Amino acid sequence: MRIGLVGFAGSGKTTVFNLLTGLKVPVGFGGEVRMGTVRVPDQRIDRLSRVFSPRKTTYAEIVFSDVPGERGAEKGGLSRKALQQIRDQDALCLVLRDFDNPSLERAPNPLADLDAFHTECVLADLEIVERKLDRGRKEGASARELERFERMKALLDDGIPIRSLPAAELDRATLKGFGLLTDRPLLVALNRNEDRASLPMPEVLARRIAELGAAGLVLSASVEAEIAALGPADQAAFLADLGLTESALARFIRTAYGLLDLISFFTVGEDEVRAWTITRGTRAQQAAGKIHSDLERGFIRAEVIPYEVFNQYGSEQAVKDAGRLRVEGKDYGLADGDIMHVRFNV
Ligand SMILES: Nc1nc2c(ncn2[C@@H]2O[C@H](COP(=O)(O)OP(=O)(O)OP(=O)(O)O)[C@@H](O)[C@H]2O)c(=O)[nH]1
Ligand SMILES: [Mg+2]
Repeated sequence: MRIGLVGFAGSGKTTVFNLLTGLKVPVGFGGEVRMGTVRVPDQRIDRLSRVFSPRKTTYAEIVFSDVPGERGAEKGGLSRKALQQIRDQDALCLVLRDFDNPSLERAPNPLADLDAFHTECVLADLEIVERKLDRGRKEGASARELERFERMKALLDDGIPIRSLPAAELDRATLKGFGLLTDRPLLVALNRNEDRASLPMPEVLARRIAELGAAGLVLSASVEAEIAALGPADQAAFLADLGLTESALARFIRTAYGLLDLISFFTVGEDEVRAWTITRGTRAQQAAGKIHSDLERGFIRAEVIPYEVFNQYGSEQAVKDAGRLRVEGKDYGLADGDIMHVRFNV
């Protein structure tokens, strides 16, 4: 999964990037687009790895891109560089400044920044959708295709993001190549001074975030980056001082998985214990294709053990002996934490 950090110059994107990735990219203005990979912590994988002692243990990963803002840009922080970078992300994280930045004149106004960013995305999308409509009409596109873009244009004209379309209509797969921005899942990180780290998101901002079909979380990036660099024992104590119970990375991942409706399933064995990220509701055969296309093509059945059941019995054999191993067909919708073994024949 790829998540792009975007927003106004000086909102703390690079600080958030360092916080999440554990890297130490210099903060301050500008810089290059950077990428950093984060392993999604998962205690279930830790445990499975202890049980199977595999040659390799693979966690789910998120790749973050830190996209510098443009100084003085009133355009929602979207530079040309940012626009290019945004277009191939699976989700966007808008970092909103809610702290006094001594090198910026403007007092923090996260609600105004959110709206500026949104407006900029809407305008960029309108341009694309109108171009599509023009060309579609000239080249005799199907009525259905035209209708689809008309529907999008109507939404955008009203300032409504394309992501508000019902899932069936949204159909992300077919939108992929168009480079739209408001169809992208959006996470809004309110970046605050440490003295306000544990206060909830202000009501008006929370409401606006919900209206935009986005998910919000509160961070205090500078101090949380310092805390993230400490050992696990110290982390808990320092977080508690801020009134927090969970690390920023854990909060971020939970929010992102919730927003994107993602779950994990696992494969286990002596070779590898591995987490796979899928959208909730993905069927067994399709999920098998994530592992290898042969497994999807030659899919026969899936043997499934929910993680909790495995944990209760302690080994695959014990699960089998207790009659708790399930055999599922291709249309089985995987649940979070399912351990899956695919039977296939090609
Ligand atoms: N007080 C406070 N300062 C912060 C916080 N987060 C970032 N800063 C400071 O704000 C300044 C800008 O932070 P950056 O992370 O470089 O901001 P940016 O969004 O990456 O900026 P550009 O790359 O220019 O777009 C730095 O001096 C940070 O130390 C925070 O949570 N609280
Ligand atoms: Mg930066």
